[in-house]
Amino acid sequence: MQRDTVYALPQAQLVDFAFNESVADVFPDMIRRSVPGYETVIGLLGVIARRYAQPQSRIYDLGCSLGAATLSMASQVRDTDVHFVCVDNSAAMTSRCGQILQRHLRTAQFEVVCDDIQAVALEQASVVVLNFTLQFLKPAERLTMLQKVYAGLRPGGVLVLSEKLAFADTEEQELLTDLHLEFKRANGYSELEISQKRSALEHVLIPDTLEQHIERLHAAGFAQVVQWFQGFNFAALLAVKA
Ligand code: GEK
Repeated sequence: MQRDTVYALPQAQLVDFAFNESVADVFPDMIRRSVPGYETVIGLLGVIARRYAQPQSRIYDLGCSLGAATLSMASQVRDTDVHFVCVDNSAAMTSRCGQILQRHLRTAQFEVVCDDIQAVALEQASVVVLNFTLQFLKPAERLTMLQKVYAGLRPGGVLVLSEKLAFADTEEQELLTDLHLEFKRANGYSELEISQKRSALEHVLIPDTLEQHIERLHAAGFAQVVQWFQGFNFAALLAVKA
């Protein structure tokens, strides 16, 4: 695994964070050292897919990056006629994702699409995964995206939504932000790396509160919404279509 040094040296000009070639090269290391509980969430996504995958349905991995969620789900889903659709709008990610999935899955079992998740048609879905992706959409576009997911799901299908959280309570926000910073330091990121990455993400990753997520998922039509994971300021929800 290549080590993430994207923000190790002082940047002359800090530009907004982008999922480009240099990020894609180090992505597994970057996300593991930046998102508390990432590996646990990936593993448990497989268990959720095992429970909810329906025969002859599709599983969508939206904002798939290098396909970690798909690999976990594919290792657990028992129906052989389930088709995986992996979507990401970063060509650096999808080209690498295609190569990785090819090594582990049958060609007929999956497709990798380089497009905006908002532009892709969703149909016959039993499981849809937005694993740390919705947070990169403009806040005003998030409800429409969830409505589209809901419409593309079969009855009994589920959405798994993992996100970085914001907190309405100032003290809670400070405490969990602080613990997240300690997590990054504990994983070997320097103060320079932490602060440069934070500035680069400022306008790109806009977190909602847990309450906003739950309310929005209900507004999109989901009958049941359950939080099943939290690691500091990162959480994962399961939303079930009745
Ligand atoms: C994992 N799910 O390893 N359309 C398509 N892709 C997008 C869009 C969009 N509008 N916006 C962002 N992305 C993965 C991790 S990373 C999370 C997901 C993170 C893509 C973007 O290119 C990137 O690959 C991914 O969403 C977010 O389980 O880096 O914090």
